[in-house]
Amino acid sequence: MSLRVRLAAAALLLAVAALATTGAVAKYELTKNGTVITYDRRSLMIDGRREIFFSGSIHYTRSPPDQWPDLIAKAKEGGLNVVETYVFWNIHEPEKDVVRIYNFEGRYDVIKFFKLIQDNDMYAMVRIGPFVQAEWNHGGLPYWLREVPDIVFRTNNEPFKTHMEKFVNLVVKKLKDANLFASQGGPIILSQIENEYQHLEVAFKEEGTKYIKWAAQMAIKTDTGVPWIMCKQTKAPGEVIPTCNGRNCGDTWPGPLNKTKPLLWTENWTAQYRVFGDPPSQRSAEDIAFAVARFFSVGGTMTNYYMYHGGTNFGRTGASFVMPRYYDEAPLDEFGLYKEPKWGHLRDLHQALRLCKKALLWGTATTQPLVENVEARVFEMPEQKVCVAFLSNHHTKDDTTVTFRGQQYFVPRHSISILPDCKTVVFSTQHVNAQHNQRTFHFVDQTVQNNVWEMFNEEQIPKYKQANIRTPRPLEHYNLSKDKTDYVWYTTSFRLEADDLPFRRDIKPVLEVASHGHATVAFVNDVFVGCGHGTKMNKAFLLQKPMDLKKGVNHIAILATTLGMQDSGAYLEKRQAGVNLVQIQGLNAGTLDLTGNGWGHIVGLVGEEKQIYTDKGMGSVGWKPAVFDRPLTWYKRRFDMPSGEDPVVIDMSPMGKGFLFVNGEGLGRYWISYKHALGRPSQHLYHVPRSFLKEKGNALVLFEEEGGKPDAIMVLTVKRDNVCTFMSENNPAHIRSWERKDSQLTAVVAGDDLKPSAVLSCPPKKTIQQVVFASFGNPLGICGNYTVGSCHATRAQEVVEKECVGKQSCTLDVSHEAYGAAPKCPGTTGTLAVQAKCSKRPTPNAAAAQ
Ligand SMILES: *[C@@H]1O[C@H](CO)[C@@H](O)[C@H](O)[C@H]1NC(C)=O
Ligand SMILES: *[C@@H]1O[C@H](CO)[C@@H](O)[C@H](O)[C@H]1NC(C)=O
Ligand SMILES: *[C@@H]1O[C@H](CO)[C@@H](O)[C@H](O)[C@H]1NC(C)=O
Ligand SMILES: *[C@@H]1O[C@H](CO)[C@@H](O)[C@H](O)[C@H]1NC(C)=O
Ligand SMILES: CC(=O)N[C@H]1CO[C@H](CO)[C@@H](O)[C@@H]1O
Repeated sequence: MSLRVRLAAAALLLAVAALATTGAVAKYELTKNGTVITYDRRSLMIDGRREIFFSGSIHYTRSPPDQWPDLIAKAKEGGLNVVETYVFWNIHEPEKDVVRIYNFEGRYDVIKFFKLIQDNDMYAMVRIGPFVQAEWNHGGLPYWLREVPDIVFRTNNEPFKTHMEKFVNLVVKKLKDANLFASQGGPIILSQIENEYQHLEVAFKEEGTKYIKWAAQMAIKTDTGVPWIMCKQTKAPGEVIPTCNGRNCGDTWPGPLNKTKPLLWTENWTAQYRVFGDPPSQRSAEDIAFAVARFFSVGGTMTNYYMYHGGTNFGRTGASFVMPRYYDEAPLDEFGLYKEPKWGHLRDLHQALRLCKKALLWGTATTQPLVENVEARVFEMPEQKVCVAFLSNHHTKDDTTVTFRGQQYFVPRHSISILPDCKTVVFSTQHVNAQHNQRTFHFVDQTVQNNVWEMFNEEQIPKYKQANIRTPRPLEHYNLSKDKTDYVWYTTSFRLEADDLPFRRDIKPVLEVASHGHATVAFVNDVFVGCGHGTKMNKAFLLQKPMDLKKGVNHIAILATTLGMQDSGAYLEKRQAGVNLVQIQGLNAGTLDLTGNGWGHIVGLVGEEKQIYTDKGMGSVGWKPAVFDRPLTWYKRRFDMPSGEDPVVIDMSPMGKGFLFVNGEGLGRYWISYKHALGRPSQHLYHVPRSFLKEKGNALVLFEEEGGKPDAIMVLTVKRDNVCTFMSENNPAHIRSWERKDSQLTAVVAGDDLKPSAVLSCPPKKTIQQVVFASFGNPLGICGNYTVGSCHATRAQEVVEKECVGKQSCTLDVSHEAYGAAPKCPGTTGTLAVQAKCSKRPTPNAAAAQ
């Protein structure tokens, strides 16, 4: 670095310090030709310039690289200026060897991911952890760490700290080598060390406090030139910025105790991640918008949507019980399609907040109570005629009308209205002007051809004497599997005399298998007797099944399966799985405890060892015509790629529990037999990225543990081609978009007047082919299923067709004049509801006529 640059940077920092409203400014030295990132209570600053940040989490590991450009571009289009990702230690350093093997290829190419963010002129946040939780296997810690002598994870423990520091340095070096930190001219403006440590600090007491201080110092020592953050860690040491994770950080979090640090929100859950056994998770666009508007109205200057796009936990990458589909309810769904109105409503919110930027970053904030539970938060710069107001109604049931600066405003329940000039409502969190859409799944002819299945049986059920690892008592599962497989066989054999068996034929002895988790399938004398499982909350469980025993030698074989390693809490290195205690009830002699009977163990399945899910390994076993409804069976068939570009999914509804592969790529664990409270499986559709597929003859291979009918498995495509609008004539914030010119607010509308308007817009490369429904009056229902109400303008269909058919996007007036409706339908205000169908076909009239 030249002296000139150093001087320039110092001058810049002085200027920044003069601007700051409260407290000191933390300095990050300018290195190379990059930008300086600083902060104070108010905000982060980029080269001394304050900024507000809308960030979204997109994890590179959860989508194939060919999808990354589209996801990042859609995030930018949604009004984000930051993309955030964790770094996942266990996939980058899967083995600890003499020579370490690192993997930064393909889906794990984090460098390429950050470069794409930079190509889109966006900032990035890197959350290194390296413990990340993230519903990721073992919270991102490699399995081999468990085997490091005397290790205790995430506390003041030398072996852990040594390995953690090595990995953090490795990641920082890789990022620096690629010039990815802002200080080097790259996109990364923030880095995170550790993750939600606070509750562990409580558990580990002083050792926890020592560790987190060490972690902060170790991180700062890496000299990235950008600030470090710690999420959910109130007492972040020194210059590290503590950040909030939660649903409502604007109301539940007072901000950093150190008043020189800004209010940043690193995880604002857009729904809730799901584990097997969970019903669908929802968080409405309105509720998220409320929470974000609230956070900015109390002085927050950065929010991060967790997740903006969830994606898929491919293969065995999910944490215990976490299903492959991840945050499908995010603004971009599992497949990267716009989930409307969430995506559009948040885009509109970001636009509204950007109009307030100046006041939010430099204005003086005051709070003015209006009526009970309703207040105005005002940011003002009187000398510059800048004034911004947030009218927030915290009532959850009551809408209200308030008077603010001499004008009346309707403020719906649980809402915030944003007034970037203290006069005009440009956005209400409760009024969605963005379009809606509906996701549909479709048969594709070429995938149902050749629905011919073959099978391979997992050989014989193993017996004790065939097992190579024999011990008096059953061994712990992870110690055996080393997390290379979900499956371990536990076998034992024992002799019974005739008078041990129950005299009455109708009374059967009962097998009892206690397991630390997560699921078991039991066989007695080669006969399937049943399966059982724990849950995310209670992993340990007891399997109790009646069985037939015989005089002489009996054989028990239990296939114990895990569903990933746990990703949260203290002492993760001590978590156990697998068979624990085994006994038999109901023999004449009473209970027979087999726990110390001598156990044989076999790790993994024959099909896994031979990799029969790959084209290469497939030929190493004999496949036979499939017989259905059998446990422990591998099934396979071929299918051709569906034409077009819509995402592809596999509907696994007819199966039980197992694992799914396409062309050797693991699509994840499936578990259809485990129903949630509403009687449905948590996930039955499995994403197959098109980049996993070739035109013809793709190999679909699955391992089924319990039994099912694979010929009813379907290959489908996914569309969000039904686009809708549902907007009332008196939505307070009905203008499509706004611009601020000097201190004047200007509405940007399609026409030249300020009539309310609704926009319908098709996915890329598609146009509106058909208006399926149109009503102006008091229509009912949701996108995909609207019905006319008692009041309906007859011209609606015709007007909408004329305006929209054949177009990629159209703008519709939301006013009774436009549709020839009676000005006042009895007891209602006019609402426009439209459902249109988008499609790729270029002949709109033919499609509309069908
Ligand atoms: C910094 O900028 C100078 C002049 O623009 C250029 O010669 C130099 O290569 C740059 N250094 C880096 C590290 O980019
Ligand atoms: C408060 O934050 C400033 C700026 O980051 C830092 O320099 C200072 O050490 C912090 N104070 C304490 C008590 O941690
Ligand atoms: C797992 O194996 C390690 C030795 O590698 C041993 O110290 C530990 O006790 C084992 N854990 C269990 C639960 O058996
Ligand atoms: C459509 O909505 C009506 C009521 O508006 C409801 O009775 C019906 O079940 C819905 N149909 C579907 C398929 O959701
Ligand atoms: C991981 C986590 O803390 N999740 C929380 C998110 O918010 C909901 C509702 O506020 C909590 O129930 C979860 O525990």
